[in-house]
Amino acid sequence: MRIGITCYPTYGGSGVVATELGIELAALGHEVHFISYSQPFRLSGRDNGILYHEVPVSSYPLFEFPPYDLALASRMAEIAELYSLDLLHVHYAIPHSVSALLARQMLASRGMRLPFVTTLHGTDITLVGMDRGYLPITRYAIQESDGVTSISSYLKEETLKHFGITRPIEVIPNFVNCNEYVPIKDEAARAKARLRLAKPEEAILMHLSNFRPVKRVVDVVKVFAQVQREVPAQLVLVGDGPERSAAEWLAHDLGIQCRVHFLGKQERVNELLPLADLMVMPSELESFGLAALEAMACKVPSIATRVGGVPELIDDGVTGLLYPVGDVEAMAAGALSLLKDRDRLEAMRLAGRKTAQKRFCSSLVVPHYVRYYESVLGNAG
Ligand code: GMT
Repeated sequence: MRIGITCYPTYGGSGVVATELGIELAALGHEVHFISYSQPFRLSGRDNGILYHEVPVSSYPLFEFPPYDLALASRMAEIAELYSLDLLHVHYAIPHSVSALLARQMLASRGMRLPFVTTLHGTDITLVGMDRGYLPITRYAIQESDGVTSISSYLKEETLKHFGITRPIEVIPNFVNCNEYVPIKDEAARAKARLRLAKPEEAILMHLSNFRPVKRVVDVVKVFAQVQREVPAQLVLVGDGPERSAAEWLAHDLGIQCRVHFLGKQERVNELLPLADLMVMPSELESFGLAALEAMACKVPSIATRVGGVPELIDDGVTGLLYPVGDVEAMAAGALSLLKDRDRLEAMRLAGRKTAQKRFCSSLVVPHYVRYYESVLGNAG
């Protein structure tokens, strides 16, 4: 198949999923065309079977807001025609599904067919999509998509409930490449690699996100502050975004900044995750929680919040521990209980890896997308 993919190319779960999907599809022999305003950050630019097409957005004095969605629609239609795309797959509804809808109409007016699939990721429904200004057009574009997928049952139900969508929504969970996201098998090698971040006797807590308010990064520092009082530990934060400065100041004010390491945006998180003992994901809301899945595949359990689609991923007490949002004390106590009971931690590490392999491995989930594309191509008029 020849597949066009549009996503937000910057740091964020939906862009990661779209990019990893494109890479996996190309590995299966499909031709993949990324269409976006810049190259998705996990693409190397030299990936076989993958082409990247930039969307130029010109600005004129008259345009207070350069119309990216229109430029995107034009480029989608152009690429579809030039490269004979079979379908478009857009990640995050706003504005991508609206642009895809326009591109489909532009081509249909000239007798060409371009079905599109919209994948809902989270805030496109739960926050941005419910903004009155965006709701009607988002609802329309979702409803008019040739196929709609959602990354969790939670998000599907939210979409049906709040958007009044009547078309079917297929749940296709997020995935991880279980050959790329792997624990370090040899304990001696792991111990050596961990020395980059901590002394041998110290635990490593990790956080990975785009540091937006919804991720509650300040809670990560608060949890860590309590943990390190009882167990020698280091905190490693991967990613960047608006809440970084607040977290940095808190670490400073609590006098623990020498133990708190902000690594910024990192490309090869699969090399960092296996070094951690625990992932901390205290989000206000997660429709899925991709960072926790990537950690699980590397045998790292999460201390997380019981929100959105997280319970579909983390089995509380088996592959991680779940708490109410903002309950820093309980999260710290949970982290300490695991760090002090190495057998329980090891059992959780193993269970997480098993779950990632059995339910969320790209080798299982990507064929689900391919089957879904085939059904959409079969049905689209
Ligand atoms: O963070 C977002 O709200 C947007 C999106 C993104 O681009 O990072 O994240 C959502 O999609 C991820 C990938 O499917 C999910 O793992 C995140 O749980 C989801 N975020 C939220 O629901 C807050």
